[in-house]
Amino acid sequence: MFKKTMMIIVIIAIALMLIFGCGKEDNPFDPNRGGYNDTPQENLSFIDTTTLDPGIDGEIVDVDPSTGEIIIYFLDFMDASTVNTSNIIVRDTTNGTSITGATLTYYPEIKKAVFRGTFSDDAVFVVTLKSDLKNNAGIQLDGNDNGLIDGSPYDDYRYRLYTGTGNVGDVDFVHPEIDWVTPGTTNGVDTLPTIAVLFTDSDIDTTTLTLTNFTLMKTSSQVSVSCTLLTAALNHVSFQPRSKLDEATQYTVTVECASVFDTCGNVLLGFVGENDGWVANIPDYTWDFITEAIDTLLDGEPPQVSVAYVSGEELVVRFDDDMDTSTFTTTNIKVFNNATKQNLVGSIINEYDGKGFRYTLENAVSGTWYKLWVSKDVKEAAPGSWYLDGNIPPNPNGVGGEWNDDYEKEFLMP
Ligand SMILES: [Ca+2]
Ligand SMILES: [Ca+2]
Ligand SMILES: [Ca+2]
Ligand SMILES: [Ca+2]
Repeated sequence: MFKKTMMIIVIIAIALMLIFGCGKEDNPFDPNRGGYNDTPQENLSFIDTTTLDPGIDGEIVDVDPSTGEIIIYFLDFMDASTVNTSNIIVRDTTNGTSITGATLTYYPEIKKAVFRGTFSDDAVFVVTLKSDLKNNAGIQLDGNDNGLIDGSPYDDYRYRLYTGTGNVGDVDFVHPEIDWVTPGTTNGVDTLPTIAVLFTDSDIDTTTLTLTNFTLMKTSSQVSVSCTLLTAALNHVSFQPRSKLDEATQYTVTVECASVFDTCGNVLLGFVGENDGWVANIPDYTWDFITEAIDTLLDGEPPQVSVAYVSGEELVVRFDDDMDTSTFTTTNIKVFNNATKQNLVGSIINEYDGKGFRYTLENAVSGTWYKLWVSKDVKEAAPGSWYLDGNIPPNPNGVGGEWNDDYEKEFLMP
């Protein structure tokens, strides 16, 4: 008995580890990725931005005809060995260079760092204080001021400065995102489509809009399709296959976001609204489309549930195409009590025309709400043989078998 209990505890522990372990790794926007300790720390922030001199977006003034100064007062006594030009980086964004004759001096008694150098005229500079700066307790910079040790790049702190007529507005820390794509996730796409990706801001570094970073492949074989670049503009890119795609076939477009930047060096984050701040490991953004079936014997449309309703003691579920009825299994089709989440036991009876099934409701209680669930793994018959295009928004969208392509419907037992 004891042995059995121990076994169950071990199994649960492993399951929890898997669930949470994978959850963390799978989430690219987790600011604590990369093995950093995410334990909250007291008084972790030790940049007081009000004591920067010049301040944020301020002007660097020469202290002699050719030398300017950037002064940072830390709140904590610092580990002097970390206050160096590897961890305090000043970049001339107008000329794309580092500062000539740069020196950095730390005055430990007064927690003051002075960066001196010859700053070019009429330029904008970005100062980056790296998270590797440590106080003398060995605690690193909390650049994003969230009380957690997140590491670089989250805890790097950046600000802008200028000389003369340099305009700090020319440099931004705003990441571009994907605003819109065409053709989207859909079917019936022309076999020679123009594929375009539109960005949220008009400041993309067009040299990063290449056919290495934007690719097309046949989904089933993962074989890439040769394309021609049509436009590489500040706010969009477009490209086209060199020859016609196969009919009624699914293709995947991939944007290698980590290799696409704006002109200020901010990386592309993926689709707008689906991202979170400055992230170290940017996942690719992908979507699928299905080409049109010019040959009418082909089928480029994944099946959808057309109706689901109670008729007497049966739940009638019908699809808009001939189905592979071998996928009508108790694994793929379930009915739950909506409140208790208990499985409602019933039988699945296939319709004679192959376009649906009936779920028997002899165990359903009158006046109770139930939920029908049909898995995305339900499939239509050949020639299409596509998986289900469900109804959880943004579905149905013309492409089946996506992670969110299950079908769900609540119904009240009369
Ligand atoms: Ca932090
Ligand atoms: Ca930008
Ligand atoms: Ca079909
Ligand atoms: Ca879908």
